Amino acid sequence: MNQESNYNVEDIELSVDSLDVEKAADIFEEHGCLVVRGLMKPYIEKINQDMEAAASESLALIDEAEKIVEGWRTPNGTLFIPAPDGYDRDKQIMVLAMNYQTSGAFFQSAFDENAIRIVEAILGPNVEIFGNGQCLYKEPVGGHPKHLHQDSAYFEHRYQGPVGILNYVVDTDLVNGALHVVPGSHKLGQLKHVDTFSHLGLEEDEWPWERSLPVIGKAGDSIFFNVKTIHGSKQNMSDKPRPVFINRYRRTDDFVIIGGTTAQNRAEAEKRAAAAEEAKKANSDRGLMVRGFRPFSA
Ligand SMILES: O=C(O)CCC(=O)C(=O)O
Repeated sequence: MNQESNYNVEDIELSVDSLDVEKAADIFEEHGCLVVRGLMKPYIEKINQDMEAAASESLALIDEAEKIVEGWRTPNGTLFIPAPDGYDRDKQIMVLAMNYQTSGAFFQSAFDENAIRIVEAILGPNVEIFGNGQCLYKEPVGGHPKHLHQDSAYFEHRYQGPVGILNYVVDTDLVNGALHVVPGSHKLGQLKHVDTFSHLGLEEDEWPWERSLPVIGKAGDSIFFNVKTIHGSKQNMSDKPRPVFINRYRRTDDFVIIGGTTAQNRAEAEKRAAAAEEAKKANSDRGLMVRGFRPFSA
């Protein structure tokens, strides 16, 4: 199958300067994605500095990296994967060790009032943070692609699942690795993923890049997506790094039912899922509240 995306970015975008929260939630519900121009601008300079500090720290620790199933991990927690041809080392950065524990600006961005107003309009009144913040870093000249995928392949939820907000830290275009989204794909349900160079991804024959819509943007632009919305990004072919950071939120009663990072460990989690659902519900980690109240549940 080789269809082209029928959408334009104008169908899914708004500006923070004239923010209409209800319209934002309507776009998100219909398309499973939403672009808000300029949303994260106040945090970008500081987050960029912190990400560069985390990248330098991680490269200095590269000789101490330990092999793990997804690649290698340095002692500070950065995930490396194999480097592209032509690099003077065998590993490249993928997920930077930067989160709400290591960067004040990143933590503050997770509580941004405009972002939370939109998330509340999408998820309802009781909202918690899901995860600890995630920073992806594509190194220059060939930095990793992230194949089209649904985040629910990694963390499928019982209910609506998390809303992710991916934020550009530098101006991002077709050369340095714009995020591509497939509007409407959140209605397709959970799709089968396979192992790719950048972990779980969709079969490329069925989901070529032509089926997706690239989002070109400025530093501070934000892309919201449903946990089942197909998205990904190509290699960074520029001569500078391409950093992004992601904040995620979910309803306070939601929880992971199936998690995985490879086709094999996800298949094993699927088998355990039915029996484990109740236990996971009881034990699942609860995030910090950004809206509403969490009543006691015995
Ligand atoms: O780095 C990117 O552009 C994509 C990241 C992504 O798709 C993810 O972490 O789910």
